[in-house]
Amino acid sequence: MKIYIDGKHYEKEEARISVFDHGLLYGDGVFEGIRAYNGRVFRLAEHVERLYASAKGILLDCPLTPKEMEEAILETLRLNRLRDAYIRVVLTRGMGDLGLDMRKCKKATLVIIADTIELYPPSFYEKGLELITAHIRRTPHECLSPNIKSLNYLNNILAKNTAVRAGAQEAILLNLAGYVAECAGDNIFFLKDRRVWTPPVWAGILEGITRRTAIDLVREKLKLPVQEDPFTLFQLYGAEEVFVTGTGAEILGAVKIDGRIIGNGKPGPFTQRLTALYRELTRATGTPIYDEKPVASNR
Ligand code: PXG
Repeated sequence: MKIYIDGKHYEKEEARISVFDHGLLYGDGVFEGIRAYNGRVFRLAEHVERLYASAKGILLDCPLTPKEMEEAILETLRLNRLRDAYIRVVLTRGMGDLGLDMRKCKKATLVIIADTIELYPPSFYEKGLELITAHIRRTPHECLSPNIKSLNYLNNILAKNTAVRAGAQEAILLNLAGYVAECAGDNIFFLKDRRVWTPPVWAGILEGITRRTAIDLVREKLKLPVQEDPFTLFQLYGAEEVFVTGTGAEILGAVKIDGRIIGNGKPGPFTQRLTALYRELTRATGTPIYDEKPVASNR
C-alpha cells in the first residue's frame, strides 16, 4: 500500500510523521473521509471544498490548491490500483514544539491514505442498526464548530463507545438544548406522515455530504418534502422510519433506538428505496480515477 505524505508516496511501513506534529500532540488538524466506487470518486470536489473550509476554520493553510489536492487523491488511488476505496485525507498543523502556539508550526502535514475497508457489514443493511443516545452532548458552536471536520473526535469516539458497550452500533448525540443533533459519525433522518425530517446545520452537526445527497434524492426522486428543523428523541421514537447517512454507512436504516422498536423493527420501504437510489448514484457518477477510453469496436 502506497501512502501519500507531503508530496511523496511511501510504503505503509515507511509512512511516518513526526511525534512533534500538532495533529498528534493536540488534534490540531482537519480531515475528510471519501469513497470511490467502480473507478470513480464520489463527490470529490465537495469533499475537497469541505476540507478547505474546515482548514480555514482553524486558520490552517493547505500547501496545495484544491485542484492539486484532487489530483493527489486520484494519483494515490492510481498508484494503489484501486477502483473501490475508502480515502482518508488528513491535514495537520505540522511540526511545532511542545507549546500550543501555532506560529511555531511552519508547514502543514498532508497525508492521503487509500484503503479497501468496509465500515458496515452488508448484514446491517438487511437488519438495520440499533442506536443508543449518548450522555455526552455534541460539541456546540460556542466551543468548537461541529461544522469543522477536525482531528478532535474524542467527543464522538466516547459517545460511540457508550453505544457500542451497550450492544448498539451507533450513538445519537443531542445538542446542549436537548434536541437531536446527529450520530457519532453519521447524520440522522426520520420519516413521519409523508415528510422527512433532519436537524438543521445550526443545531450543531457536521454538514454531511451524504446528508446533502439524501435530501436531494428525497426531494427530487421520492417527491417528499424534507424539513430541516430540530426535533426531540420522543419524535424520533414515534417515527415510521429512521435512517442514518454517512460516507461509510451510505444510507442505512435504524430499527431500534434506546430500546424502542422503530416501525416493524426492519428497515422500512422508504429507507430501502433511498438506499438503492444512493447506491445507483454512487456507482454511476463521480470523478473518473483512470483514463478509460471506450474500447473501439472492430466492425
Ligand atoms: N457527522 C459526523 C460527526 C461525521 O464524522 C458524518 C456526519 C457524515 O458526513 P459525510 O460527509 O460522510 O456524509 C460524519 C462522517 C466512521 C467515520 O468510522 C465517519 C466519519 C469520519 C470518520 C470515521 O464511520 N464521518
